[in-house]
Amino acid sequence: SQGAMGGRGAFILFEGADRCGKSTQCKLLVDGLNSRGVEAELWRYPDRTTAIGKMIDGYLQSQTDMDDACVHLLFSANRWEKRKLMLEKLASGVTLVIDRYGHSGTAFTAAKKQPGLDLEWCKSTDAGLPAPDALIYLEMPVEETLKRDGFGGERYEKTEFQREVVKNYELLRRDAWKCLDASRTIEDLHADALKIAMGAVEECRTGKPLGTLWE
Ligand code: 2DT
Ligand code: MG
Repeated sequence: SQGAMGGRGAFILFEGADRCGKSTQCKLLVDGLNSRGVEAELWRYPDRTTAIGKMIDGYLQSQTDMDDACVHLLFSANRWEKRKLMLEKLASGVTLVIDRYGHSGTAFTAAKKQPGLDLEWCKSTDAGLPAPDALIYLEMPVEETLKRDGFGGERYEKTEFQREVVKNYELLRRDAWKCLDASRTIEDLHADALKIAMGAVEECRTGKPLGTLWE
């Protein structure tokens, strides 16, 4: 890896509603970065491989039920449990391309509209986690995502729920987000994502400090 001499890696985050194309763009971006000599890894949240991630997976597949606050805390804990490794990777010069993060955490839990589980409470459990250096938001009306391949059978894959999720993303949205129209072609989106990522990689390499949520 590039190590201290080459500066740290960048944290590039993709967010957006289900079926907006995040996973495709994440994979293409990692390949694009690696082929340009930027060491990059693909991560995703939830990370279903850990003990906490397995509990989340069972919940998403409706094999188990859980209190809404409890599962929110598990999603958040699933990020906290990987914080040390994230920091180590970034410090060693590896760029992380991450599919979903705390922004999904808040947008999805708050979409349940449960008393007490408002945006501020949802955000609070992630406060202090590493913040993305670039957040690429793939913007797509729910009507458009419905025209894409059918939903899987997971718990949150329902039209009305997704509508609430998109509303919450809009409430979380900041000027610094790089919002891309997800209805464009895969190639066009990739070209923009690569430009954004290369910019962030260069900034981080030359000393941009890592921030924390929720800046
Ligand atoms: P995937 O389809 O991307 O595997 O996500 N979710 C995700 C939450 O509710 N809270 C979170 O903190 C995160 C990261 C989004 C599975 C579902 O889990 C939701 C969709
Ligand atoms: Mg999914």
